[in-house]
Amino acid sequence: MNVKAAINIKPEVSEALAEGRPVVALETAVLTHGLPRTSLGMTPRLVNGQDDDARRARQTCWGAETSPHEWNDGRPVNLEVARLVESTVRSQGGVPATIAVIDGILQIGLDDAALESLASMDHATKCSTRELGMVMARGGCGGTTVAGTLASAHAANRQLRGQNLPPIEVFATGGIGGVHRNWGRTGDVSSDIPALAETPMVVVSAGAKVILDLPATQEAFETQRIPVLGWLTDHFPRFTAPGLPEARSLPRFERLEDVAAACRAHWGLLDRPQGVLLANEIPQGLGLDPEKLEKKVLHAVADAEQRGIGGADLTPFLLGSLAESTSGEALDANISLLCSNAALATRLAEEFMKRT
Ligand code: PSU
Ligand code: MN
Repeated sequence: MNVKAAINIKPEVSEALAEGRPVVALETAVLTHGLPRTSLGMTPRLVNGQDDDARRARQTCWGAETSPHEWNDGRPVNLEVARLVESTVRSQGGVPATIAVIDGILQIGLDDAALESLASMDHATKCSTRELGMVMARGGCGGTTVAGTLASAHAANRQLRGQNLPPIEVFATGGIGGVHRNWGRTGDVSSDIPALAETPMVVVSAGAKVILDLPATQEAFETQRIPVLGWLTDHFPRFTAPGLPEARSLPRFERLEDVAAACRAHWGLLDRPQGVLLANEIPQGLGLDPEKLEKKVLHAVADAEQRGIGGADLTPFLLGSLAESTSGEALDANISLLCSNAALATRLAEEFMKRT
């Protein structure tokens, strides 16, 4: 095989940066490994829920009652979600920079055909930072995790700097990876944490995934000197469930300009290399009942252990198991928070563009 590894920044992305429009990096491990390839068989609550909570969430996400994407519940849910998240960024006036490796090329910004082919691909690698180079060199394809997306955006930013363009500074995901519940025995700590510790970008995330040991994950953020800012919340969000009042509290932020100022102080004045986690709780009323969810998580974790599932397969297994045991409710909540994070990330990227 004779492949030349390269990074390709979609013209729409570099043009937006040149014009001072907001750009939001998006990951694709959620598309290739985090969400089912079957149809959901229903429209997510955020998109067509009739209750007040769903309406309020739509207002927060899109400033409108309707979703910017016509949800097709017959199509694979991973593809529909990727499209919905991209169009959420667009509805806020932003440009999505969805990142993946396609035939050896690290693509910063995908077209719809690439999204579609990634969504149904059997041989896509889950690319964390360490897998990126080899998948590129082999001419392979991969969905990037939070760690892989940060490394990719960092490499793209180097290229952009060479063209005198501003960097991509904001990235939206669902829930970041962290310290797994049985980490004492397995040592499984997601590389999302050290990746965030070395990449100066803001990751907008609904805290960390509820499948993790969240108190230990919060400790790891502290050890790694990663600022964690609570957006309109004092409690570390638990992905598909709201934060627990008894958990360690977060500094609460209510204005995007204050978030931007905190990032500038951290990166600029203090010259710190770490990224910042902006913790955005799932929209009110769309989260799952914490107690019921906890029982299901414990069951899924025990099941994974019994089956000997670990390493990179663990997170996809646990997420799939929760989607099943909650009859799709966990999936529905996952979709809501992905959109909510994408919308907030776009508004933050716009705030960053106002730099003087
Ligand atoms: N958020 C989601 N679904 C996902 C993930 C995040 O809503 O599938 C992915 C992200 O790509 C994250 C990865 O980086 O799971 C973490 O995997 P691990 O625990 O193996 O590092
Ligand atoms: Mn792991």
